[in-house]
Amino acid sequence: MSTFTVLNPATEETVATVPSTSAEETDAAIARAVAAQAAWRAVAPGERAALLRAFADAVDAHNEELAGLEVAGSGHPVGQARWEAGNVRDVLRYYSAAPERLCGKQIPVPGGVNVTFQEPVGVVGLIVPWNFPMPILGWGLGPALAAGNPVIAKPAERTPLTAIRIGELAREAGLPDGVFQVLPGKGSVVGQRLVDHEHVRKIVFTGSTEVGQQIMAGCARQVKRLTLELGGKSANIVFADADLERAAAAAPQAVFDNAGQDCCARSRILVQRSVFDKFMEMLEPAVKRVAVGDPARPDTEMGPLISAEHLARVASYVPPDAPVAFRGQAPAGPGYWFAPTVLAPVRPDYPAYTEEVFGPVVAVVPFEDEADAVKIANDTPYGLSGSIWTQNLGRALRVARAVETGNLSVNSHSSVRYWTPFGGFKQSGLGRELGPDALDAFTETKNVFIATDE
Ligand code: TAP
Repeated sequence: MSTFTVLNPATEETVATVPSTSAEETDAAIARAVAAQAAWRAVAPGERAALLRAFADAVDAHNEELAGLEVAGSGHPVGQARWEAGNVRDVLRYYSAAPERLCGKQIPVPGGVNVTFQEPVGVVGLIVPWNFPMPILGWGLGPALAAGNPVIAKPAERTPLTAIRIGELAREAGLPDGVFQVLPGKGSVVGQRLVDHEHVRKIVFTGSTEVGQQIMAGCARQVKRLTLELGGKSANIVFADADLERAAAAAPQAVFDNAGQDCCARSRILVQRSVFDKFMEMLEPAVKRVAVGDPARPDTEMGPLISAEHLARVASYVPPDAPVAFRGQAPAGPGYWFAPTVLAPVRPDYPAYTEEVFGPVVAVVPFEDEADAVKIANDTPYGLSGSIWTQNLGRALRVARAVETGNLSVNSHSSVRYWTPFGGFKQSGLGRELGPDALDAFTETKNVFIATDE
C-alpha cells in the first residue's frame, strides 16, 4: 500500500502518514456512492435539511480540532484556520435551507401543462487543491448534498487531514453510508479515475488552469457535467482620488493572505501615476508590518509556503536581479518561508507580473487614466478577482463593468462570500459556485408535458 507523509510546512516535521487510495479502491468507492444514490435522493427534503444541519453542528463542535489540523498540515495561521472551519459550517447551514426550496415550475402550454423537476445529477467527484482545503471542499459539498447527490471528495495529496476528519464528522452526524466519502491520494490516480469513470456524473475541480484543461478534455469524452475554478492574476486598481491610506493598508492582505497561495490574490497593484510615489511610501510600512511566523500563534498573519518545491518555484520569480522595491520579514531556520516581496518598477513581460506566482510576491505598475487602467487589468488570460479603489461611485461602477473578471470589490480587498456567486471569466474557470443558485450546477432540469385535452 502506498502512503503519503504530511509535513508541517512551518517545521518540516512529520504530522501524519496517510494511505493513498488506489484506482481499484476508487472504483469500489464509486460503487458505494452509486448504491447510496437512490436512498439519498429519496430522503424527504426536510430530513435532508436536518442531516445537513447536524453535519454543520458537528463541524462547529470540532472547530478547534479542525483548525489545529490545518495549522499543522497546511501551515495556515490559526485565526485563519478557525475561520476556514467556520466557513464549512456556515456553507452547510446555508445550503441546508435548499432541499425544501428545490421547486420546479409549471408552464401552461397549448393542450396541457408542463411541469419541471430539478433532479439530482448523480455521483459528484470533488477535486480540491491544497491552498484552502476546508472552504473549497465545503463550497462543492454543501450544494451537491443538498441537491440529493452522493459526493466523493479527493483532497490534494499534501493536505488531506481536514477533509478526512470532515468525512468522519459527516458519518457521526448521521449521513448514510456512501453519501459522502473522502479518498486521499494522487490526482493522477484518484482524480483521474473520478474524471474517467462513467458512473461519476459531475466533476467540481478547483486547481491550476493546466490540470483544469486536462480535466475538461477528460469530461468531454462523456459529456460529463463540470465546474472549474482555476488560476488568477488579479488587479488591485488604485485611482488618485481613492482613500490612499486605506488602499495601502489593505493591499498586503489582498495579496499576502495565505502567503499569497490564493487564486484571488491581487498580485498586480495598478496605481495612477500622479499618486504612485505617495502610494509606495504608504505601502512600505504596511508590508513590513505583516506578522510572518509560527502559524500556531494567534497574532500571526502569514505562515509558510506549502512545500519545499513550491518555495523553490516562488523564489524563481524573484531572482537576484529582480526589481525588488522592498520586502517584509520571514523567519530563518526550518520551514518553507518567503518574505512578502514588492516588485517595482516591472517590465510588462516580467514573469512575476504576467504569471500566477501563487506566493507572497506583488508587482506594482503605474497607469495614466481610467482607460489605461482597464486595458492593463484586462491584459491577462485570467479573470477571477480584483479590487477598485476610488471615491467616485460612477467610476467604480464603470470600471467594475469593464474589467473582465468574475468577482470584484470596491474599496475593499475581499470578494468571496458564500451568499454570492463565485467564479471566473476567461481561463479562470467555468461556471459559478456559492450563492443562491449554486444548486443549478448539481441538478438537471426535467421537463414533463401533461396533456389536458379530453
Ligand atoms: P493542481 O495541481 O491543479 O491540483 C488541484 C487538484 O487536482 C489536486 O487535488 C490534485 O491532486 C488534482 N489533480 C492533479 N492532477 C490531476 C489529474 N490528472 N486528474 C484529476 N485530478 C488531478 O493545483 P494546486 O497546485 O493544488 O492548486 C493551485 C492552483 O489552484 C492555482 O492555480 C490556484 O489559482 C488554483 N485555485 C483556484 C481557486 C479558484 S476558486 N478559482 C481556488 C484555489 C486554488 P494532487 O494533490 O494529488 O496533485
